[in-house]
Amino acid sequence: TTTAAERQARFRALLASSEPEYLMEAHNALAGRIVEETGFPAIWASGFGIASSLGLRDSNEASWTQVLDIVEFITDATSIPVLFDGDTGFGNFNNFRRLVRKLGQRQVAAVSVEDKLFPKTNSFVGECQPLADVAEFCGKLRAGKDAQSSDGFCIVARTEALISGRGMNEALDRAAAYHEAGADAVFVHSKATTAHEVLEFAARWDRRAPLVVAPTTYHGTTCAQFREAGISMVICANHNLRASVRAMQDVSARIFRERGVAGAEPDIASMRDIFRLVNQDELTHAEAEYLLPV
Ligand code: SPV
Ligand code: MG
Repeated sequence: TTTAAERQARFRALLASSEPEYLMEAHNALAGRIVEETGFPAIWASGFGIASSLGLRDSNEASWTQVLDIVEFITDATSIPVLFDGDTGFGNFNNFRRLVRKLGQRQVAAVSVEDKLFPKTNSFVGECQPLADVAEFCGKLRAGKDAQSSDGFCIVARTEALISGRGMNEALDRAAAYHEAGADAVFVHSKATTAHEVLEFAARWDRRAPLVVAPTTYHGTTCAQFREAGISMVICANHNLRASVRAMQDVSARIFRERGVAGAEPDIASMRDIFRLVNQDELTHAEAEYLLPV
């Protein structure tokens, strides 16, 4: 098992690394196991992914403790750092600092908090979403930093200025204010179909603090381009959710159409795969040790 401090230290090292580090989305513990087993250095616990997997909208329909329970399953099942998508912090500074404390208790290495209003709306829904007041959001960041119970915990300040059509200058001003307020990294989100916005932002940001991006819409951008721009972290925000939806649609349709499971068998994970992912062997060995024959 890995301690919270070790995960936090690893997350800090990822932010500091000159190589763009790719984080992969997990919306439940099984996905988290797959992300770790694949070799990713950290997990993005996506608000959109967790909400969607619960059949809910990315609009804070799930309560924050329901989401916290899911992330606890993820940290229980993994040993790499988890960056938790804290949306807008589930309220004001006071709600956010309570969230920060609870995340630390549940082995989460870092939280991302965005400058919109509660209840949030997903970045790809609608236009010109209202943003939080800069001073109010800076107070939230300061409260979060003051509330964290260990020095290693990271707070990533996410600006939605570009998403909300406020322009590059406002995005940079907001990022500078959030950095000044104590954020450990800045996450600049964009829904452009090329990386031009985030690359211009990165050039003007000039490595003042670690920079995080999520190329959901500008998917053509290469690792080399992100490296050259000085981007620290690249979040693949929803790819396991979308992959699993496609796979489930395909296998459901096939079995329904064929009135049989034989055709699907070669294309689905084996039972053995699932047993490995949940560490079935560990229980078998524990039973041999502790479950003595009567
Ligand atoms: C999420 O994965 O929940 C995110 C990233 O916040 S995005 O959906 O791209 O806004
Ligand atoms: Mg989100």
